[in-house]
Amino acid sequence: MWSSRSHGARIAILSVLATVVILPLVIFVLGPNMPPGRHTSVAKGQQVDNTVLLVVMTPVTSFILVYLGYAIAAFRVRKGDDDPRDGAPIRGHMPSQVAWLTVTTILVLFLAVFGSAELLANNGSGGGQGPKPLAKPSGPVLPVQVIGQQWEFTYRYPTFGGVETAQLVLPVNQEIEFHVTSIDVIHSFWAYELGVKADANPGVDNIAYVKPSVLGTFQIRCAELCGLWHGYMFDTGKVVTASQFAGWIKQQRTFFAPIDKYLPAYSTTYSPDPSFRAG
Ligand SMILES: [Cu+2]
Repeated sequence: MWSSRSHGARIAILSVLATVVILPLVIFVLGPNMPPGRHTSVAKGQQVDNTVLLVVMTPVTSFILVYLGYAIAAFRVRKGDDDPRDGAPIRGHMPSQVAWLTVTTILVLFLAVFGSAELLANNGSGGGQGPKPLAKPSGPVLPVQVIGQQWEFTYRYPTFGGVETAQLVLPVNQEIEFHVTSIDVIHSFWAYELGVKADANPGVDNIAYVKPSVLGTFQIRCAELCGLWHGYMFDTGKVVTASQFAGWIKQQRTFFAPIDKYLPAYSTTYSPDPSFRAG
């Protein structure tokens, strides 16, 4: 029979070995495939954060699985043992208690500090920061308003006459300042590949930043149950070149010009008209 000390040492060695084998796979194979990809500044930041969480999880999970496997293999009832008994109860074990408290405290504090630093470094990491963002990008921004409503999102471009469009088109390599709001119930603007997810609440101007760096399409979904057709509240957005964007926005302004007079003036929030849609 092994002493409890050698059981502990074997579990520790096997846990370290498992970590050493799995960690490079996590960093170099799983990490680059973690959501939400690398299409924007904040998406890249989120992928790094997801990888760091996995790296922290790896030794913890390795230890738990090794411990489980070891316990099943080493402490099972063997054939011929017709009088299996538990070991003596353990009351207080200073090394385990100190190790448990030290490791969990370090992990929790590290993640709290790392998470806060990442939020600031990535301009809020694609989440809404409310009307007064703490973390702002330094360069010029293109404001784009996202208006949630049952059951679609529409978009207004305040620097282009406040034109309201049904499609979200963004220029590449340009810092975007989303102003997310709603004119009826609560919604959530989730643009997966952009790494943006911000609450769309009535009466609230929720600001989120993102800088798209890859041309192409991205998915948009409402991520807050908002009524009967919530499941159909999805759309496809586009990231295009600066000149394509200039052409597109010009075309939208011409196209919507005849109905401009029916639009309320651009505002950070809108109060629904009780006699009108969504009132
Ligand atoms: Cu919705």
